[in-house]
Amino acid sequence: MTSVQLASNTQPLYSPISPNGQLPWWHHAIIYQIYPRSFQDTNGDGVGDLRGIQQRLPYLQALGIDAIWITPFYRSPMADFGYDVSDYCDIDPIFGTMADFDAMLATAHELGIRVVVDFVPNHSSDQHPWFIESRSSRDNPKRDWYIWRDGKDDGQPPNNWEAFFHGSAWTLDPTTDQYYLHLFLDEQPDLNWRNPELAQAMKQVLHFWLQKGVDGFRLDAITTMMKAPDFPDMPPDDPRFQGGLLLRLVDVHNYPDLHPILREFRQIVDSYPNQPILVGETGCADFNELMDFGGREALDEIHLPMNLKTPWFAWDAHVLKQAFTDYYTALSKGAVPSLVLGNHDQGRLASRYGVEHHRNANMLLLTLWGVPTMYYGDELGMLDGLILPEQRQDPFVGHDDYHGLGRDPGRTPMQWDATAYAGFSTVEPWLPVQTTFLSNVAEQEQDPSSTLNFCKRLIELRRSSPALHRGSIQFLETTEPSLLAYQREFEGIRNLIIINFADTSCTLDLSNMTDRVEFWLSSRMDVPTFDTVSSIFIRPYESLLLKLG
Ligand code: TEU
Ligand code: CA
Repeated sequence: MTSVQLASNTQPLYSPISPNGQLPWWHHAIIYQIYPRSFQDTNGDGVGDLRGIQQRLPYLQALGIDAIWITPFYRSPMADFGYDVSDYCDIDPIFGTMADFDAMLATAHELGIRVVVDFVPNHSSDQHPWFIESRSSRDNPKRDWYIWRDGKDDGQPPNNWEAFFHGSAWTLDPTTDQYYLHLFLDEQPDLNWRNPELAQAMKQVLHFWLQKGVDGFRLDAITTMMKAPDFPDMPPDDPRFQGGLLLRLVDVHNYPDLHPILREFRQIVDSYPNQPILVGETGCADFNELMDFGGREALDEIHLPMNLKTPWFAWDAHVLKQAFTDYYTALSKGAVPSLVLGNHDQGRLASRYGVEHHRNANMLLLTLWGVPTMYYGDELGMLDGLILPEQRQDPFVGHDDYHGLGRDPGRTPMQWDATAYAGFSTVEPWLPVQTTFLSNVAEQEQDPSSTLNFCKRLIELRRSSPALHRGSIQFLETTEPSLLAYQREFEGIRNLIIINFADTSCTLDLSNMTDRVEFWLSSRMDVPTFDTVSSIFIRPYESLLLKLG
């Protein structure tokens, strides 16, 4: 067996800026994403609700996360399962009442869990009273709250923009014989943020939730909020059409006057004493562009522009090392990285990377430098569910529909126990409980070597080791290409993480890095013994967390 050398020839990619100071809470937080329809049903209608979230908060406290981000629970006709909002300041009855929200928030805060809510500023529902007014006549006072244009002379849509969710981004409304713009579904008309009254009304929504005490917002589809005001056609032979959605929609993505609005959002949250944060759904062309959404050097826009590029990278040691090196290198000084591997749009780690890799994906997510966002169920290694055509709910048939099944497979109910419907509900849920590799919280809590206990231990170690939650990061050179190794360091305390991407084992020689190794955690959840620092044995698909020195 070959002995693999590990060496730190490179400089750390990041060194703590204020090594001794206390960091704002979100610099070292772990965010846990809840898709409320699928977390816990308490009233037996097969759909998760706010009381369900409240009931399961102790589970999340025991898991050790700092904040939850709940995707939309606002009043909605549910054309896009809540991302089509018809009242930004009310709770949809399917999720409960405002009293349920207040109670959930209060319990979360009692348990030391912060609550980040979704904010959907790009579009409302077509059932929002604003849109009903806007579409009623060309001279309605709210006409300009949405984006209306005449068709071309031949009756065709005003330009050739396509919606993210298929077809033209324009729909003709017969009442007034004009087209309205919708970058997503027909039922999701885009709001016109260049209308000051609309902008004011939407900013009031932020105040409404902040006054309730929420700890921040995840800004949905935020990069497309401002469109080129002349609505130019995109020439079909333009190279921008190639290479993915955002590039095709170059005239609606990261348009310059988005940034003054983001700065205003930032000032709004900064005016509340509980340090609420802005997390952005910030698709980007590259990591340099991603810095725009944080406000570049000024850091006065979104606190955490989400890095949504990494979920699309192959599970490969070299690819990921390069990707995170590029990301960390591109970061504005003082910016905090966002770590995302999956969410409600992209499906589950265990399915995308493979069951044998899912613990390592959690290892990566929770030990890299930055703020991890965990997606509910990934701490169990849940798989994408099998959705039969007649069970399909998601209206999305977009260009990046990676398995041709829409986004339902990654949205199936949380698996709590082995009872019918996995303890999620007492009736057939809105999406089926996935049946392959069925595993659940109750079972995994009993099993000392489960993925859940692995994640719990990992989070515990991360919280207690400043090297892991705020230390520098340095990717290491290895002589074995299927290993990813990096070191985190804070005030002389060093943690080493090694992830084996291959089905072969090898022996690591750390002698030129340290003369002493303390074992902290293996993805196998056993305790390997190492004779010397030059004989650290790593097994197929194993990841190790060690302390050096
Ligand atoms: O997603 C915006 C977005 O860019 C999606 O089109 C994404 O590319 C797609 O879901 C495929 O991965 C946000 C929300 O996350 C999504 O759930 C909503 O459907 C969408 O906005 C519209 O509000
Ligand atoms: Ca319910």
